[in-house]
Amino acid sequence: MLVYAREYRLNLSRKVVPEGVVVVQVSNIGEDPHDVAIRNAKGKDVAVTPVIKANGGRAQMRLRLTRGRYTLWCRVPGHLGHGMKATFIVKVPARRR
Ligand SMILES: [Cu+2]
Repeated sequence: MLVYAREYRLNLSRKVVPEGVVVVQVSNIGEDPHDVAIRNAKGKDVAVTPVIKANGGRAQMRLRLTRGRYTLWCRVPGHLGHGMKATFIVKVPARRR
């Protein structure tokens, strides 16, 4: 999944991903530093990037996710309040049901 971070928005290449190992690549195309955390449905952050440099900085998270709803959000103070978050769903692929 690709994530583009800018002020104050996170745009995702996909809204649904299959259960298992998920690679989230974040590009900061904004003019301020940002970071991105993945929060599960219980409100726990299961991964976070370092602060990513403005104007093209990148970071990657690779982790195993189980089915459910997750929120990506920027932890830089104030940015969440400006709407810097996005949700995605992890689903079991149909053939495994
Ligand atoms: Cu931010």
